[in-house]
Parts: sequence; C-alpha cells; structure tokens
Amino acid sequence: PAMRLDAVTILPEYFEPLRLSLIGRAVESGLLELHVHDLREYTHDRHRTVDDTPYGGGAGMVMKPEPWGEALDALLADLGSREDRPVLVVPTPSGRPFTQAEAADLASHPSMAFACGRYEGIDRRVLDWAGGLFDVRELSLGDYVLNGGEVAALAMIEAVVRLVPGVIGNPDSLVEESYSDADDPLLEYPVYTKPASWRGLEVPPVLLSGDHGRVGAWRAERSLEITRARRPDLLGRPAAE
Ligand code: 6GU
Repeated sequence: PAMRLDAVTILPEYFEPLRLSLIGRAVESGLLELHVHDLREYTHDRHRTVDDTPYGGGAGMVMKPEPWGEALDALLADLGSREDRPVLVVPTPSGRPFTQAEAADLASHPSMAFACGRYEGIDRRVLDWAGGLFDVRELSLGDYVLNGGEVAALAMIEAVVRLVPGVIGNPDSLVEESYSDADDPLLEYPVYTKPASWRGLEVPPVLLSGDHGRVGAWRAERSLEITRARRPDLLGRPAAE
C-alpha cells in the first residue's frame, strides 16, 4: 500500500467516514491501509478505565498512561521496521499549527499514526516516553477547542491523504488551490458554472470571453481582493481582530 494510517481512540466509530467517498475508495483499493484501535482494548479492569483525576487538582479528567503505553507498544510491534521512527500525530489545541506544508510532509511518510485524546488530555509522560520511539507531532487545527482529537484527526487525515498519488482523481486540481503554493499563499478566486444567467445574477463576462490572459488577470485580482479582506495576515499585514 502507498500509505498506512493508524488511529488510537476511545471512539473508533468516529473514523467510519474514512470508508466513504474518495478516501473510502482508496482504502478499498489497498492504496491506503486503515487501522483503527480501541484504546479500551488495552485496559485490564472491569470498567475498562482510561481516565483519572489530575495530580495537583483541578477540573476534568486526564487519560491514564498505562493503556496508552500498551496501545503504542502494540502499534510499534505491528508497524515492524517500515520506518525508523514512525510519525505519531497528537491532535491537541495546544499543538503547533497544522498547515498545508505539514500535510505535504506527512504525505511523504509511509505511515502515520494518530493518538486521539479526550478529556483534559493524555498524561504527559506518555508523549515524553513516545518521543524516544516515534516522531511525535502535537498539532492543532486552529484557535478553538474540540471535545477530543478524533474530529481533528479526520480533518488532518483528509488533508494528507488527498496528496497521496492516486487518491484524488485529477492531480491538476491540487496545484491551483489555496495554500498549495507556500511562497504565494492566496485565497481562491470565485468560481462559476452554467447557466450564465441565474435568478437575475450574471457570470462575470470576462469568464465568457475566451481570453485566457484576461481570465488569469481577473482571477489574480479577485484572489488578492478576497485575501486582503479575509486573511490580511497572509499578505504580511496584521490580522483584523
Ligand atoms: Cl487538534 N484537538 C482538539 N481537541 N481541539 C482542537 C484541535 C485539536 N484543533 C483545534 N481545536
């Protein structure tokens, strides 16, 4: 297979959407190998306990280290020697930003695993220990809080996997999109299709002109205008609060 994906989670059902659509087809065809592991399979008590109260006090619960240790031991054994230090992504709002460049880098690895925490997070010693065996990357989707790493992992997986050759039908559609050119990150220009007139709204006439030069110039202007309005930070200007 071109790429192996592993996810460790207490909510394996969250990863079912990866069996749909383009990514689902890649999994079915063997282009992607998907392994979802239930963290509770690595507990040994009757209640399959994965969390406990935080040392030092405070609100919420912390994920216990022992099930994580055993789950990651089993993962390493299963990965064998396909990579010297396999990538372990830990989705967390306190991570560094997940970007298109990060997605492209991840897509260049033969495997990647996701450690999805819930509650207030995973006991720090798990990630400190794992750092010796994995290339641990704590990554955040943005400045907002999700209930757990699963939904973030899904977004990251989709961003990575669509860059794997063969997963997307038309590779041309990858090169023009927002953020794909790291030196010139602009937001996309607006797009239109038939009919040329719809509910009294017209397609910009330049797009019907057949003049590729003028079309290109118009699109570049729109990209710049939209980027200035929505993401001035991408143009080196302070972001509007
Ligand atoms: Cl990666 N995880 C969680 N739990 N919340 C987030 C996030 C990640 N990125 C933004 N919010």
